[in-house]
Amino acid sequence: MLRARAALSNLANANLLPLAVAACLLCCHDVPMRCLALATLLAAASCDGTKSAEMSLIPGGRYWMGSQHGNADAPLHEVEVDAFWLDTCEVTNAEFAAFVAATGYVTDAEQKPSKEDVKDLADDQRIAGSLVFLPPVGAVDLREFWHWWQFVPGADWRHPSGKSVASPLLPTQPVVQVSWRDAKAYAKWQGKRLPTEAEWERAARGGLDRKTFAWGDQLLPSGKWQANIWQGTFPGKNELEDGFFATAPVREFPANGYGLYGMSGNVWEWCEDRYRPDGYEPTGTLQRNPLGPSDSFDPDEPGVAKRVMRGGSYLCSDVYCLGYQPGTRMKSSEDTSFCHTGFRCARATKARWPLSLLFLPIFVIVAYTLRRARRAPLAKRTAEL
Ligand SMILES: [Ca+2]
Ligand SMILES: [Ca+2]
Repeated sequence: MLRARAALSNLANANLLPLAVAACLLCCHDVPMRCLALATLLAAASCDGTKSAEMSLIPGGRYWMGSQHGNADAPLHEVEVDAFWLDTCEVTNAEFAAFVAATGYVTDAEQKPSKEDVKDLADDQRIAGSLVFLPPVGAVDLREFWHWWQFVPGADWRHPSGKSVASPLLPTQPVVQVSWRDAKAYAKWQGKRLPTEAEWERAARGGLDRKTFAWGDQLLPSGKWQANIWQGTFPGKNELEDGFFATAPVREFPANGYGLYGMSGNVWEWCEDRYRPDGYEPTGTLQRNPLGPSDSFDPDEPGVAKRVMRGGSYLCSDVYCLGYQPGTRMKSSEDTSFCHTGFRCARATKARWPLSLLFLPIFVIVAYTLRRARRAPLAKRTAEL
């Protein structure tokens, strides 16, 4: 029953349900029924379903959120979320390029920082660019991230490592160098939204309860890497055991239990929620569809509003960053972008039945009336005989 419901919902989400209805009606010999099929096809074509990426239906329910690894990830606590749709993959370069082509949108990294965003900065230092990972030479203190993060003028989503690095922008790789605000703008254009943190983790766990990884408790089941992360000594030496130094195509590694790709590693993903390290403080009651704290506070950078990021990236390793585990968190300011951060979008389950379905009752009434009108003279002649 659940499988049938999911299949029906998938058809509706992909705007295929009216097409399926139309196909059935076309098989009828009756002329009014064929008219109904044609009307259904026209109505389906008028719906805006062509620009949506593939989405997966995430079932609602309770699960244990967070982990016990760090202060901001703890305590492990039970929450409940309703069913929702989530993009099956991270948003790709090709999808983001379509958004930019359609809207002319300019990302935060492509603009000089405004005085509202960054107050204490000289005018000649207001330069468009973004943060890029550059491996240091030799050993460094892992607490000093500035050894491997550099602001690179000209770095943006088209040039993730800067304009001096001539690497091709592959359409199936996740878009990076997008801020939380950029992600919000894309989601709005798609008629979607960013997932809440609770939704994101529900989806990332893929139905597995309190497991260390999205695929279970073993890092390397059957000796195979399940996600694009870092192998070797971070940040100086990447052994490339999973085959990728930076981003991988969004479907490169196995999907989780809900059919989602890239929920562990590859690129961090923005969530809607504001960040506070004490955001998981016990409330004494079960939290249903939690939206996160009403304000943001980061003791490492007081005064800077931050949003939650989830899922880790190709820079995570088990000796430095556990972000690729589903219960761990990261944060950054709303206007900041990185070469290892992207996003995916969500949508409520009730929001998107195809518009054409609203017209179906009218078509049915018209078809029934036409059919009765055709049969009336025949019935009269039969009676006369
Ligand atoms: Ca890798
Ligand atoms: Ca990811």
